[in-house]
Amino acid sequence: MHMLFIYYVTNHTISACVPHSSIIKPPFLLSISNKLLLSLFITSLTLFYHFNHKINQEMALGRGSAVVLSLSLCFFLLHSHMAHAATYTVGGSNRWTFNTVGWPKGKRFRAGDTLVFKYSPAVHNVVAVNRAGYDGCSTPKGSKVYRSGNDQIRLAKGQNFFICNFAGHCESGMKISVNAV
Ligand SMILES: [Cu+2]
Repeated sequence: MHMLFIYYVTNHTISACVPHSSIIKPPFLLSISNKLLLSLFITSLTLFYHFNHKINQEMALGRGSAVVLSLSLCFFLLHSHMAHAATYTVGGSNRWTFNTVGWPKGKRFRAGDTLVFKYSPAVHNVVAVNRAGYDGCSTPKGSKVYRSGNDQIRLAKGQNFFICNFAGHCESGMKISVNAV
């Protein structure tokens, strides 16, 4: 009985906490937002707990631990979801090209997020530079050069600078400065 209940709790907690987990989320719940589902779930658990507490204190203890278990699981899942690193295509639909300099504006990046630079390697590249390289459109000695046309670069904590070092491109706004917190 208790095992069944814990199974139920676990399944529903995961459904409520993990977005798009359609595998374990019953189809009739798919249209309900996860936040709403989560609050409904917690409310019903609380009611369930109080109801059972009145009838059978011993059983209620078991359910109490199930509630605690589900809540801990929920916070863990929510936390791991929020901590999950994001992936950005630099320049959006324009991809990595001239005048991309303003693309990072208004976006919030985190250390560990991935920037994907998409471009034709015949006409562009990506060079990870320092602030001086970014400001002066120069390539400091030892700078890492990417030239695959589909470069995935993980952001380090702090300021990250990238330019295209084909002649004149950086000067035409083919450069970005990204702050990762
Ligand atoms: Cu270029």
